[in-house]
This record gives sequence, structure tokens and C-alpha cells, in this order.
Amino acid sequence: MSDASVFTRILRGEIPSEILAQTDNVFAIRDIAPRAPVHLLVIPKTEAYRDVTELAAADPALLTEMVDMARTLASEHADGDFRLVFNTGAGAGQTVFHVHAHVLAGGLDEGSVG
Ligand code: DGP
Repeated sequence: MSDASVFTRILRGEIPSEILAQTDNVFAIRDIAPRAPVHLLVIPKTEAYRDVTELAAADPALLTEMVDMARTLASEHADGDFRLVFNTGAGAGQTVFHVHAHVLAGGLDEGSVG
């Protein structure tokens, strides 16, 4: 039984998921339940931060690195435009408390925020 998050277990290879991109600090996978034609997750390798508010306060450079990877992935997997979503708190739909960004792209409905 491991206390590691599902994303840490993917990074370790304990749960199968293709690593689409990675740096020393950040990696990306496909969401298991896509809600857009392109739906990727950008995740810090550390699971020290539960959500984006903790991350932004403690390590804004790491947050910037996540945004940079999202931009690169949106160019590689779609036309470059993307929506970046951080569900923050269970009431907002967060289920994994290891901060991660949803990168949604490819044929999104205009004007939608959700
Ligand atoms: P959130 O609701 O914001 O905490 O998003 C967590 C996302 O993680 C959710 O959209 C589904 C995804 N997810 C959960 N378990 C796995 C998994 O084992 N593999 C992959 N690829 N994605 C997962």
C-alpha cells in the first residue's frame, strides 16, 4: 500500500501511462477520461503541493514551468490554443491532491469556461 499520489505512481512506472513530455521538474500525460479532443495533464514531479494556490505561493517558477509545458503541448497536439484548468478543492471537482493542470485543446466550444 502506497501513500504516493496516482501521478507519482505513474511517474515511477507503477501505473501505466505514456509520459508525453518531461523536464527535471514537470511531466505530462493524457487524462484517462478526456473531456476535450485533446485533454492532457501537466504535473510537477514533486507532490509537495496539493493545489495551485499552494504551488503559486511556494514556487512560482515551477508554476511557470507548468504553463510553458502546456503551451508547448498545445502546439504539438493541437493548433496552439488551449484552456488551462486547475480544479482547486473537492467542491470544485478536484480528486487528486497533487497539483496538476488540465490542458484542454482542439475544437473547444467558444466562450465556454468549463
Ligand atoms: P482533478 O479532478 O482535477 O483532480 O483531475 C484528476 C484527473 O486525473 C482526472 O481528470 C482523471 C485523471 N486521472 C486519474 N487517475 C488517472 C490515471 O491513472 N491515469 C491517467 N492518465 N489519468 C488519471
